[in-house]
Parts: sequence; C-alpha cells; structure tokens
Amino acid sequence: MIKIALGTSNPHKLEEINDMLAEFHPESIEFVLVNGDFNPEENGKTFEENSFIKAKEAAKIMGIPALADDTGLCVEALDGRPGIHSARYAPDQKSKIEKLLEEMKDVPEEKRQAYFICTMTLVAPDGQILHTQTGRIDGYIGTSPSGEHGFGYDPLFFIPGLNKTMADMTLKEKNTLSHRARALKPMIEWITKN
Ligand code: ITT
Repeated sequence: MIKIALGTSNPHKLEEINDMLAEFHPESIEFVLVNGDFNPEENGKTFEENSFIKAKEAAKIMGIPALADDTGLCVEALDGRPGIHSARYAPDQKSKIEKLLEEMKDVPEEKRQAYFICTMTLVAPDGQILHTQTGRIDGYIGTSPSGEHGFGYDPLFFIPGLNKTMADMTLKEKNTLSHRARALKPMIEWITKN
C-alpha cells in the first residue's frame, strides 16, 4: 500500500477525486489530505508549474509522495483567459460567473468555444517529479448559468452534443468525462504499474 498526499485546499476537487478513487478502486493506493492549512503561492507560469508547486509543498509537509492538480478554463474569444488565473479571476464563484458573462456578452454563439484543462503532477518525497498527466474537455460558454452541481465555472460550461452544462451533471456523470477524470485515470494507472 502506497500513501500519497493530496495537495489541495479545494473541498470540491477533493470530493470529485475521492469519488473517482472509489470508482477505480486502486487497492494499492491510499490518498491522505495534507495536515493543516494548505495554501502555497501558485506563482508558476503554466498549469504544470503550479501543479508541481502544490505537489512539492504537500510532499514537503507530509514527507511522502504527493499529487496535486492545477486546473483552468481557457476561453478562445478571450485569448485563453482566465487560464492559469482561473482561481484569481474574481473573488468568489458568483462573481466569476458574472464577470465571464459580462466579458462574453457580445460574443456570438459560434465563437464561444472553451476548454477545461487539468494538469496533475506526482512528486517523490524529495520533490522530484515522478509523473505528469493532463486531461482536457472541450465545450462552449453559455449565455446564462445552468445547474446546481459541480463548482467554479461548471454552470457556464456546456458540453457539445449533451446540451447541458457540467453543473447540470451529477458528480458521477461529471466524473465520466471531466478534465480531472481524464488526468486522474491514467495517473492512477501509471502509479499502479510503477
Ligand atoms: P487548489 O489549488 O487548492 O487545489 P483551487 O481552487 O485554487 O484549489 P485551481 O487553482 O486548480 O484550484 O483552480 C482554479 C479555479 O478554476 C478554481 O478556483 C475554480 O474556480 C476553477 N475550477 C477548477 N476546477 C474546476 C472544475 O472541475 N470545474 C469548474 N471550475 C473549476
């Protein structure tokens, strides 16, 4: 059994990851949360760098291997923003949605493409990178929020073909196709094999 620390302070991420782990049931891995407050400065220039900063800090605190993800919403009409600044785009979930809708108010339906990207980094106890995995899902930004599930930008993120937002999906549905699932699944496979 390997113990791996999860470097996050976001309870929604944790809930999703725990649900996926229960689904994939990797018997040889046990994930534990970092003790105490976890808030390293995410001053990297890429999703890879920020996920590494969080994983390295978690490994340092816990003295065991650690995994962290850095996620962002990249909107084509906004040249990829908010991107790596997705957490700092606005102070809370409601104002993030309002600001994004305001910035997108003149963007026509056919130009509202966006994607979620999630990069996960696994580090050794000494902070050395062991493995990195990225997952992405493409969609488009709606003109009003929809759905009560999920978190962050989910209520504005429509999945093509399904005509529903990520927040219209239950946790289990989101976990079948999300950016986070597309990074976590191969990451777990890698850990299990190595
Ligand atoms: P940690 O760094 O402690 O893990 P965080 O919330 O700061 O938590 P990120 O920097 O990875 O996490 O995420 C940036 C923001 O992107 C986050 O605050 C949410 O608003 C949004 N976000 C992340 N994952 C999301 C998801 O699955 N669905 C919708 N929005 C998401």
